[in-house]
Amino acid sequence: MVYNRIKNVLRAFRFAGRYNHAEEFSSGNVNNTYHLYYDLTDGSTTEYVLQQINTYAFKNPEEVMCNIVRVTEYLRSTMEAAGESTDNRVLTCIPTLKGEYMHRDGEGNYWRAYCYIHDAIAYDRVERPEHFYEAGRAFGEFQRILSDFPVSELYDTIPYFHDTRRRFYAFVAAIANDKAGRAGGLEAEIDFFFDRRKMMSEIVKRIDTGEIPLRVTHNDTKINNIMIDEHTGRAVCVIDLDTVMAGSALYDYGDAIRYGACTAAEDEPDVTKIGLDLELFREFTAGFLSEVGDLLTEEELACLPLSIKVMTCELAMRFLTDYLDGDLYFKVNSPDHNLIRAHAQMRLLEDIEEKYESICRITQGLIAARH
Ligand code: GN1
Ligand code: MG
Repeated sequence: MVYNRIKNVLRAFRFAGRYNHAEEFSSGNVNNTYHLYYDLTDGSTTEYVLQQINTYAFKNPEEVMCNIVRVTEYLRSTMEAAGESTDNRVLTCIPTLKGEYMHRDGEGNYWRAYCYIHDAIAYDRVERPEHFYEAGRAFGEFQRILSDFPVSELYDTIPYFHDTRRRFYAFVAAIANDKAGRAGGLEAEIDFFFDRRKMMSEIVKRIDTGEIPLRVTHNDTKINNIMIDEHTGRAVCVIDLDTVMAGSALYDYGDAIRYGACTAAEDEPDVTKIGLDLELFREFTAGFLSEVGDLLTEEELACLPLSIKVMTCELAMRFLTDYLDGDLYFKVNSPDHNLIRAHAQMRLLEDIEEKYESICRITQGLIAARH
């Protein structure tokens, strides 16, 4: 039962009212997340989100919370200074009774809580194209507001998170170690990544040479990390800030297209259903450029199409690496889940490669039209 898993933790936080019930969110692949309902004395309900931080992924949860507190305070004060309401638009952390933003339970697990973003939905799949435009606008706005934040002051919560060169070495090590005894029979998959080794290193290479700047980026820009207002269809709040740290604008752009513009789910087993929806890709790109079109450098703008390939290749390889390691990182619902995810992302990448000329042409048109 959900309650048994969280009952000792609830007491640690300054929640208002009386606990009513809790539900588990199923969509995250890394942390465990619960939706809490509390009754207030006036008869109304208030809701919270409680999360157990996955310490296999995040080795230093204190640093994660430090980044989140700083970034949310910065977003809030910038919006207030611009005369905008911040209600429901920025994550609000709930302190513990000790006045901290993290609780460590008796078993050494780390927990944190937020106010629930009300009247809004985190879609796992794009249901209406205009929502994806909104997602692009919101992730772009997030980067634009944080463009004045001192990026070097953020902790690297997962060092080298999108460093595709290191990810490639980790993949090669996983094949060599073959911890789960699964490498046999994966020759075609392994060749797939060796064939794309140069392509996937093109962004980190440009970061190393200084051609592409480091910015404060979100680094996990799935559509379900944006809350969409259920009445207006506007994006209200960017969530899942665990990986906010120094990164490239291209990571956020490419990963959002990879996930949201795909014609099927990230773990669709029937690869014939998988492809890149050019209409959705255009929507997100237009929304993103409406906020950062003037902020991004010429080099960043030129690399937008490349980033879609790089991020799709990275995720395909991460899923296959985790499959080879025996499913240590991502949550799985079957022994083949990570392999299914890897195959889906590989098929998506092939389709992106086939449509690459159209992707470049549409992007150039949107860049030219941004003024
Ligand atoms: C994880 O936690 P979630 O589901 O938002 C992962 C992302 C992957 C994504 C793939 C910290 O995101 O990098 O793109 O799964 N987050 C982390 O679904 O590794
Ligand atoms: Mg998430």
